Amino acid sequence: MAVYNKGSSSVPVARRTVLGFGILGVLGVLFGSKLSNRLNGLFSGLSPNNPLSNLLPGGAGFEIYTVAGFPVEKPVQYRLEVSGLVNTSLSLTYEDLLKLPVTHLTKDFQCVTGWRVPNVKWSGVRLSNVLELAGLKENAKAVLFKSFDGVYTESLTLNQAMRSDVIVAYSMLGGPITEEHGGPVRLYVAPMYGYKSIKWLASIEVAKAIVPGYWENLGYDQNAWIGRSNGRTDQPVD
Ligand SMILES: Nc1nc2c(c(=O)[nH]1)N[C@H]1C(S)=C(S)[C@@H](COP(=O)(O)O)O[C@H]1N2
Ligand SMILES: [Mo]
Repeated sequence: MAVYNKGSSSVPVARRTVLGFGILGVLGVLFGSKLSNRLNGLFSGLSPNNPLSNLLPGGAGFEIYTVAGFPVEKPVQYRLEVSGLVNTSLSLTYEDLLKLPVTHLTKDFQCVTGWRVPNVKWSGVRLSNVLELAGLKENAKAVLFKSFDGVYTESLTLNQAMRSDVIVAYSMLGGPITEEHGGPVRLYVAPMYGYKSIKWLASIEVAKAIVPGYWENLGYDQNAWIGRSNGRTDQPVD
C-alpha cells in the first residue's frame, strides 16, 4: 500500500497530514467494500503487461489520490452541469460528451510531489468546446470546477480554460477512466501539476473570478504551471 504516499518527503506538513488521513480512508475503502474483491481478483495472476493492470492502484505508474473516498457514478447516470455566466446552462450526459468532437493528447502527468507518468494517452472534449457550446457571457473571467466527491474543487482563469491542451477527459491509459482515476469523467490540465486535474468532475461554473481550490486553500499555487525543469516547453497564460 506504500504506493499511496511514496516520495513525499518534501511535501508541506498540511498536505502530509491530509494524505495521511487519505491513506486510512483508502484502506477502509479497499478492505471494506467490493473494491477489495475486485483488487484481490486482479492481483492474483496478473502480469504487469496485462491491460487490466491499469486498474490496479498506481497502474502505469500513477498513484491514486483522493481526499474524500471513491464516489461511484455510472456513465448512464452521469451528468456534467455547466452553469454560471453562460447563455445556456447545460446538463451533459456521458453520451453527449462522446458525441462532441474528440481531442486526443499524449502527454506526461506530473504530480507536484514528484512522481511523473510519461506519455499518457488521454481523450475527451476540449473544455473550450464545452464552454463555447454553453456560450460565454461578456463578464466571464474564470471557470470553477466541483467534484462529485463533494469536497475537491479547482478553478482556472478563462484564458487558461480556453487552451487546447485542457480537456474534459473520458478516456486515459487507453480505456475509459476507471473509478479510481476519477471516472467516468475528469479534467486533464496538461500544462499544470496534477492537482489541477480534478477527478469525478461534476460541475463547471463560469464566474467573474477564480476561487482557490482544495489544495490552493492549503497553500498550493493557483497557477500550477509545470516547471521547465520538469519538461514543460509551452507558454503559460494568466
Ligand atoms: N477529486 C479529486 N481530484 C483530484 C485529487 C483528489 O484527491 N480528489 N488529487 C489530485 C492530485 S494531487 C493528483 S496528482 C491527481 C492524481 O490522479 P490519479 O489519482 O488518477 O493518479 O488527481 C488530482 N485530482
Ligand atoms: Mo498531485
